Amino acid sequence: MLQQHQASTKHGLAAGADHQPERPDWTTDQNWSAYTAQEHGIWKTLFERQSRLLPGRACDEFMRGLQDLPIGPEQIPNFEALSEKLMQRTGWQVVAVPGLVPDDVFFDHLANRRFPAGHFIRKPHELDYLEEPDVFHDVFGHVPMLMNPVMADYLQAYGQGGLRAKALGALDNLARVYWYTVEFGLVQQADGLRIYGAGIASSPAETVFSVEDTSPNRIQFELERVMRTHYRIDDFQETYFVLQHFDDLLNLANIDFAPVYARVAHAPCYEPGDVLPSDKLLHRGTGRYHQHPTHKGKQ
Ligand code: HBI
Ligand code: FE
Repeated sequence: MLQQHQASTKHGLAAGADHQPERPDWTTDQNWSAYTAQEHGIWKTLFERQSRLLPGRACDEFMRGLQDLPIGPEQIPNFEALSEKLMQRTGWQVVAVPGLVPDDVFFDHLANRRFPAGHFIRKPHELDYLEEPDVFHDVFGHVPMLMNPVMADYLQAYGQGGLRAKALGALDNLARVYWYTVEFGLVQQADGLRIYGAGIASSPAETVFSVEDTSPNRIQFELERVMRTHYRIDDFQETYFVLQHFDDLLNLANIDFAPVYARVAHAPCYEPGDVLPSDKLLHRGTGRYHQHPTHKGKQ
C-alpha cells in the first residue's frame, strides 16, 4: 500500500478541494450492484495474488479473520454481509466512504466501531500503486484483523485517542503509532515473524519484502521510539517495528498517551532508516533497496 495513505494532505484530492460530502459523516452507499464485471475482476486478481502469498507470512489472527468472513475471489464483498459477521464477532461495522475523509470524521467512526472503507476499486493500471485506500486495501487489508477482539479494541482506542491527540498537538506522534502498527506492523509468532499490518497485507510486493528481504531494519516495537520516527508514504518502509506478542496492542489500547506525548514533544525525531544504540534489533537492514529504489509502486 504505502502510497495509499498519502495522509491528510491528500484529503482535498480525494474528491476535489470543494467536495461537499453527501452526509456529515462522509458515508455513502456502497452501491454494490453498480460494480462492473471488470471491477470484480480486478478484485479477483488482487485477491488470488494475496491468497497465494499470505500463508506463512501473515499472522494466524489475519488468516483466521479472512477465513471466517464472507470474502472470496469472485466478487467485491458486500459491506452489509461483512458488517453482519463482524458485528457478531467484535461489534464492528464496515461503512462506505468515497476515499480519505478528514481526520476528525475518521476518528469518530473508529471510536464508534465503524470502519470507513473506500467503496471504489483501483484501475487496471494501478494494481500495485494507488494514492488512496480503495476497497481492496480497506476490506482485504483491514477487515480480517477487525474480527480479532484485540485489534477491535485497539482501533477503537485509536479513534478515541485521535481527538485527544489533536487537542494536545500530538497528532503526528499518534499517526506514527498507527502507521507502524495498524498499517505496517509485524509480530513475532511462535513459528516466526508475521505480518498483521493492512498496508503490507494488501500489497503483494511488500508482503514478501517486509518479512523476507535483508534490506529493511526490523526492530522491537517501543512506543516512544515509534512516536519519534518519520515514515515513508511513497515506498516500502525502511524499518518495521515488531511486537513481541499480538496482545501487546491491548496495553497500547489502555495506557494514557498524554504523559508519553509530553516526554516526546521536545525530543528529536528519527529518520525512517535510523538505527539507534538503544534499539532491540531483530535484523539490521542492509539498506540495499532504498539505495537503489525501483519505485516499487510503479514497477
Ligand atoms: N480516511 N478513509 C480514510 N482512511 C484512512 O486510513 C484515513 C482517513 N483519514 C485520515 C487518516 N486516515 C489519517 O490521516 C489519520 O489516521 C491520522
Ligand atoms: Fe489503511
